[in-house]
Amino acid sequence: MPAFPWKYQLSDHSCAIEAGDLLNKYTNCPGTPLQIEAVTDSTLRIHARTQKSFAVETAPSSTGTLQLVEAASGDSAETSVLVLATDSLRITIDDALHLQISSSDGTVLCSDYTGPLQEAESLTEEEIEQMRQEGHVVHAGDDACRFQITKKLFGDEAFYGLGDKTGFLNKIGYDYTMWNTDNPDPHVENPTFKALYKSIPFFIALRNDCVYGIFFDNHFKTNFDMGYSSTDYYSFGAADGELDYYFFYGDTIADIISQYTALTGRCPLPQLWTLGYHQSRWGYSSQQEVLDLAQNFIDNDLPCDVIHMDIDYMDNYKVFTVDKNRFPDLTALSDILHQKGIRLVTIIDPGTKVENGYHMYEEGIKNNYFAQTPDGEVYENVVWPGDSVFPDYTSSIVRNWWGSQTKFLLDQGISGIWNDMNEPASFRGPLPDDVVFPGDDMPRQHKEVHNVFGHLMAKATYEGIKKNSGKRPFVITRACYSGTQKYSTAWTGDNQSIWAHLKLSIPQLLNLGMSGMPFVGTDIGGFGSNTNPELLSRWIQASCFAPLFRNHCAKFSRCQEPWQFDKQTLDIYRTYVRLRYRFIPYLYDLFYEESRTGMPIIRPLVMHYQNDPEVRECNDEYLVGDRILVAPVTDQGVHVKVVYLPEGTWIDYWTKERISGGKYILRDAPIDVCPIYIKGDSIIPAWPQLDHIPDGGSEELILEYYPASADSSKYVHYQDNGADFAYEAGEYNLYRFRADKDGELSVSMEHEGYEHHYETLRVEVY
Ligand code: MIG
Repeated sequence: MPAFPWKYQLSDHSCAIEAGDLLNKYTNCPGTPLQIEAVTDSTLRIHARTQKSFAVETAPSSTGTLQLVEAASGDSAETSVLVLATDSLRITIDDALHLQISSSDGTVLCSDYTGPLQEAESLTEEEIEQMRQEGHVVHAGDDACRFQITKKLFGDEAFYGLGDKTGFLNKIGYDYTMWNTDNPDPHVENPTFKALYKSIPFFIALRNDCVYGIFFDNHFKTNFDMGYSSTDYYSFGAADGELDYYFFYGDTIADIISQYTALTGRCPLPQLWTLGYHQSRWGYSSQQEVLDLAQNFIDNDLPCDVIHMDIDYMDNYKVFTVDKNRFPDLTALSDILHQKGIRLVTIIDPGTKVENGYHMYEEGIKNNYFAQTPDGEVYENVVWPGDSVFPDYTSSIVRNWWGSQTKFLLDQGISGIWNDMNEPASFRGPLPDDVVFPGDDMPRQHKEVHNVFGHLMAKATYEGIKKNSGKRPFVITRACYSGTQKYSTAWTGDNQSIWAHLKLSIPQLLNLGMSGMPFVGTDIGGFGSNTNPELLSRWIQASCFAPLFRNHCAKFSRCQEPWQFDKQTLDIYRTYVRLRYRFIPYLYDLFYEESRTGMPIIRPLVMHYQNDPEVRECNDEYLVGDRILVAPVTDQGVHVKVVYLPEGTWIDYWTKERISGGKYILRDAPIDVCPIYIKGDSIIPAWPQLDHIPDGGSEELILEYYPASADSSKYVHYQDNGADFAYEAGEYNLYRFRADKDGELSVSMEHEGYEHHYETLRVEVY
């Protein structure tokens, strides 16, 4: 019997393997044994980690049971194997440390690849230089991985997740880099766009008969080659750091998301008003301009709950200051707006201006709060304020300090904070890899901190707002890492007013949702370049259910508030903003569900029709929860839409026509129509027409009921004060509604803890 080339030790929940050099190459963590841990019976953790994770803040306590099935394999075996099992998984490890994971019925789910690897394309220095001179972006050797895990492709995989990456819903055949990046060029699916603002190293692999997920918890620069280099394998690897990845197994995509978010956290319930319409523009630069803007919404009969103030409100771009010439009385401004039902959100960048006498700079310098050069000097780069320094958010003391600054804005009536430039972006070249973040446990270099910089800034902001306001914090961030969903919403950064970006917004938001980030949106109308009436009309339709619902654009582009064009554009815009407001109670119910299960608000069809091969690659439709299907037009000049309806009865929202699914239909979609379908037998809670989201929600709740084959339908609805954390102490109501075809409604309370109830409840049968 061949002897094991390594030693193993098994305990109830884990198996530790010591294999010397073999292991060091594999884990990049010399001297530390490889652990195979049964976090649960369906979540495995494979790691040699010694350092703390910023995504999984409390190391998971393993509850799964790991049993030894077989050690070595008898006399005839050429290689030795170790076979371990949980209740639902079987793990086979060979003497070269290749892992194979099967379900307990024997289906091989995921297997390390053992064949030869493709050589990377190599160019000579001279060739690279020539190409760069002509302006080409040439990636040469900068994605090198120090260690890498390579898995076999069985040929039936579709990959989802990976955060905000460009391209289609299914990531098969592409390679991506996780390195938070602010690149203003138009983000296209072209392989030159390997990295965007967010690094969420988690993906879901859907195969014909099974589904699993992998989360590679490493925030150095990582690479995900999803079958780009070869159709035989895919791989993930890191420039440095330690091996630590989780394997999730379940019956459905939802099971995988739920396990991933059980580890990295879920987006807590938001304040109700955050689900309304947000208007922004880089360039609103005086108190009067903001007041006029608000008045325009009122005059044009348009709902609006939030106005965002970009960098021009600050004094010389100094964070936590206000330009007194342009905004002489911010408190008065927010009071006036508040009376009109509108709130203010202000932008905050991490780059802190170098200026003697400026409190943020002086306090930070005095206390060593900023990142340093390797020689221990304060590190400076250039951002909006000119010479700037970068807070060390890896330190809890610095995070507390930063968070406490939010009081300055909250005291002036500001309702939320928008974190920008936190990749971190910098104007005088990127931060060098060896910039030091002293931290409070150990110093770390920029190459390790980069991908969590924005994440930790969001955490600081969230905790500061929570402490200073007692409300559910509203934070928006551009840069993220796994787990940012606990602290912040996110937008997809600087898109452009081009049709390609309207199209991209759908798979991008859906993949973010499947990556555990549910509260996301794109800049409606497009940020850079100039929008036009048709594009804006299609964009508001496509985004009507986007969890974060904000129109934003750049200073140097044409204005794109809804009234900037013709009456038709304004009318279309109003229709879809009003439709959004009608369904806010449904969206809020989905947030309640999400906060408990991690399920995204908007979902790709494949999440609910996993066995329907037709929806694996559906890039231009989405579901809101499980019962509204939206099929927006995303091409210029197109006025019919090919809509795929999965199995079941679907009711055209506009005509109420009943259609049986499992087929493609052609739907007329003139410029004012976004095809929307309701799943038969659904109840959907709705509000009467409201111009703003009232504190505590509407007094009236309408239940839209769409009977199809059943005699009655049920729906569970959540209600609370929509503002603070009282719900955690039980101050909420859960209604169980039952409606029948005559519009008869019965209500029972599943939980009753919030004193406020609806004045009117009524059913509308469609
Ligand atoms: O370098 O604050 O993505 O939304 O309007 C540009 C100005 C800085 C980038 C953000 C954008 C914002 C802009 N910011």
